[in-house]
Amino acid sequence: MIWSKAESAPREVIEETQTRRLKETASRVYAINPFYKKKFDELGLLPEDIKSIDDIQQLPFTKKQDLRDHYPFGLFCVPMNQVVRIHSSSGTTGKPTVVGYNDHDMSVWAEVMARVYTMSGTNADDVVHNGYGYGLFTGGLGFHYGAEHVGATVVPASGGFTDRQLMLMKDFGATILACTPSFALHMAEVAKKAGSDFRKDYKLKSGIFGAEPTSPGMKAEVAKIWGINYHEVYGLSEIIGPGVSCSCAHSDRLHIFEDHFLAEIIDPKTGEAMPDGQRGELVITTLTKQALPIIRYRTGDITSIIKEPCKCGRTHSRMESIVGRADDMLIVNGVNIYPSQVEHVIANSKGVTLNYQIVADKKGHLDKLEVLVEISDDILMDSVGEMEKIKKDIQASLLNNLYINANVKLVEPRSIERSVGKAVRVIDKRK
Ligand code: DLL
Repeated sequence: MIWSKAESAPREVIEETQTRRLKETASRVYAINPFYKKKFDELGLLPEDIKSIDDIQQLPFTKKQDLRDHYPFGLFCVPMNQVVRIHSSSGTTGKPTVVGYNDHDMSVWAEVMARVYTMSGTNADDVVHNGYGYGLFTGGLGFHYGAEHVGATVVPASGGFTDRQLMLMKDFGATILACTPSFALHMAEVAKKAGSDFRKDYKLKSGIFGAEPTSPGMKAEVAKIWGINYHEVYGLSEIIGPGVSCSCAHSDRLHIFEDHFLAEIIDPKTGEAMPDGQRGELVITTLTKQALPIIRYRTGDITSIIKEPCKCGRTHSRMESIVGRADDMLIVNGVNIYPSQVEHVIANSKGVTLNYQIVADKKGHLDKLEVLVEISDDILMDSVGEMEKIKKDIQASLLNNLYINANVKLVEPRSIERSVGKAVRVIDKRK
């Protein structure tokens, strides 16, 4: 089932809608917000210069730093008495980025999340176990309102308290699991240790996972352990939260809700547009947001987009699952690597689990990389020969596939710290 007719509109209709909404958005931000007016003026650009979606390339980029520089509400385009919700990203350094929504934005968010749920087969008969964190993070409440919009029963579990979450999932008969992939794997580990029979104890049929880069191997593992269909959702607070795009039953790629978000792929170094299908940085312009419309937001996420029709009947273009973040990319002795590539190697290795951490450091002038990986429960730490073989195999695989010379250190099961939200995969001691 498809939630909205807009998802299967002919390409001309999608582009007409985008053009109309892009013009409206450019006019609004120029008229209302001094930040945008200044940027347009510096480029000698007027909103009426935007005549088609191709003209988007004339518009200025917006960066995370721009939101920080105008902390907290400087980029808002409605008076505060119309703002009904605030969220913010967890700023690891300095001030967080703050985002706001008016009533209209809240209904757009519920609409796109209803599309996500419908794409993963959720309807009013379902019980959604929502393990995304509630609070300033957009995950919990974004998934919450979308579930209510499709009429499902939502269990607002939030993050943490793994044992209690497992009990609720079992007792309330959850059929849909929504949480980060790393938390889904963590819950599976705990359930397995407690002797659960996944097929018998749980009624789950689908999971909607996102918020962190995840390799195909990790997705396959989560789907296999829980015995569910894996759907991936992508989004970011600055644009709306979860609900920018989602994968359907027919493709690993994620349909972008193009009537609300105009997506481009650019070369992160030059800012030039990349051809369809080629990887680069995802840039998004909101087309219907009112409290915080954003022009050409540099997401920092690396992906590619194709427009080919999909078997599911949706015509919205599809983005590849995020390969990594431009700023998450590690350069180790000149070789570029993303954590998800390392994860893919680990997922295809024997005797280990998908709990890992990458530690980059310096030794003299050279970079040195250590990959900590937890061994599986069935491997004995004192069987030296077996441990040595596992370690050598992973090292060889990292070298052959990613051209990196890493030291692999096998560690005991459950010894790498778990996070309740997004997993911490990289520790870069060189910074
Ligand atoms: O993570 C929104 C979200 C919540 C998405 C729940 C999906 C599910 P932020 O905290 O602002 O918002 O973080 C946004 O997370 O730029 C990506 O780098 C990363 N991210 C989000 N979804 C995915 C995904 C939420 N499916 C940042 N794959 C984004 C890879 C993702 N990375």
